Amino acid sequence: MIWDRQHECMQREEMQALQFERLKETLHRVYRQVPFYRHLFAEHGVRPEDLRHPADIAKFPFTTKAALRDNYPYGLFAVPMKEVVRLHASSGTTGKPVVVGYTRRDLKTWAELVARMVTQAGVTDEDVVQITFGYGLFTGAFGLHYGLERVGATIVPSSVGNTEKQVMLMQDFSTTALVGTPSYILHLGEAARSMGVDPAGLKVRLGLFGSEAWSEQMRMELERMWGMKATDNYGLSEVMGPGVCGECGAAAGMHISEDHFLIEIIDPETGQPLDYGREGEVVITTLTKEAFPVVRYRTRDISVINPEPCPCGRTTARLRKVAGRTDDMLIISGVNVFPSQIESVLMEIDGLSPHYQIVVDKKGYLDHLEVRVELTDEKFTGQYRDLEAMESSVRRRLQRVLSINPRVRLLEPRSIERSRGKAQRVLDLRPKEN
Ligand code: DLL
Repeated sequence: MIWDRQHECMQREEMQALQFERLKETLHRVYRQVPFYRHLFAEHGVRPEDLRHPADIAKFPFTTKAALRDNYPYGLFAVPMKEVVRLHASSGTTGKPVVVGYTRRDLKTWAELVARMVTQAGVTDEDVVQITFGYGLFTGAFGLHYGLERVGATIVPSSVGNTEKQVMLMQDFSTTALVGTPSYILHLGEAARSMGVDPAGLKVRLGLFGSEAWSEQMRMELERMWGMKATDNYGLSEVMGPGVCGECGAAAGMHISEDHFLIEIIDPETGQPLDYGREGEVVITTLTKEAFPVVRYRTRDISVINPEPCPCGRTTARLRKVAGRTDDMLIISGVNVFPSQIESVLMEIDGLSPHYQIVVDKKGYLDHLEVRVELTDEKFTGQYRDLEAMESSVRRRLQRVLSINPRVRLLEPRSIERSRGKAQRVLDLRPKEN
């Protein structure tokens, strides 16, 4: 089913014209209402009237996370506080978070876009959907909640944690769909098994996962474990939360709600826009947000846009699965390494579990990369000789892909701490350079 056929199946020219109109309005509005943008535009010598053609967006400056933080908490709001009916905040781990606000209309739009997104993933009003994101300042739980409610699904707001109870609820309530981070759902499956419950034997048929990067191999692992179809969706608090884009049944890229977001891909080094099909940093401009509009926000996420129509009938462009962030890229003795590359290699190896950690350290002048990964129960014999042979085989496979020689440590099953929200897989112990 298609939730909003008018917008999801619009002719591309018509969509581009709608985006252009909304973009003009947005630029005028932020210029009028938000002093930060007025000054930023002035510093770059541009005014909203300079947008005469869609490509003119490249003349406008980027907004960065630092600018959002500097204006903590309400500096970038474009409406008076009495019109703001909800606040959320980004999940920053250090310093002040980024605070985002929503008007009543923003909340309505958000629910509508999440309804589109969950419908394209395959949710209907017959589903019982368990939301395992933490309810709170994080946008994940409330964002999914109101969109699912709009579709008419039965929501189980179990929130995060209390893993055994989650499994019990799934059994007793006949949960058919799960919402959460892929890493937490993996943990839930493992917990179910340790309680003697086979996750694949439950009623769960669909997963709606996002909020962290996860590989295709992880998708296969989750699908095998739960006997479900696992779908990806992407969003970020700064531009709304979940619902910016999500996969349809074809699982070949995430459909972007282009009538509400203008997504550009830029070269992260030069800032120049890149053509469709080229990989780079995702930059987002909101086209309809009232309380917290953003112009050319640099997400640091890396992806590619595919504008081709999809077999599902939707015409909206698709964002490829987000492989990682420009700031997760590790530079190990001059070589660029993405955690997602390591995950892909590990998950192709029989006998390794999907639980791993990447530790980077400096010894003298040299960077050291250590990959710690748990063995599966079947593979864990406790025999030193078996471990040694397996470690060197994992190391060789990583070396072929990464072009550096990492240390590999195989661990006992269940020895790495499980995440409840977004997984923290990289531990960079190198002294920070100033
Ligand atoms: O994670 C919003 C969200 C909630 C999206 C639930 C999907 C589902 P933040 O906490 O602000 O918001 O984190 C946003 O998380 O810039 C990406 O780096 C990462 N991220 C989000 N979804 C995906 C995804 C929410 N599907 C940051 N794949 C983003 C890869 C993702 N990374």
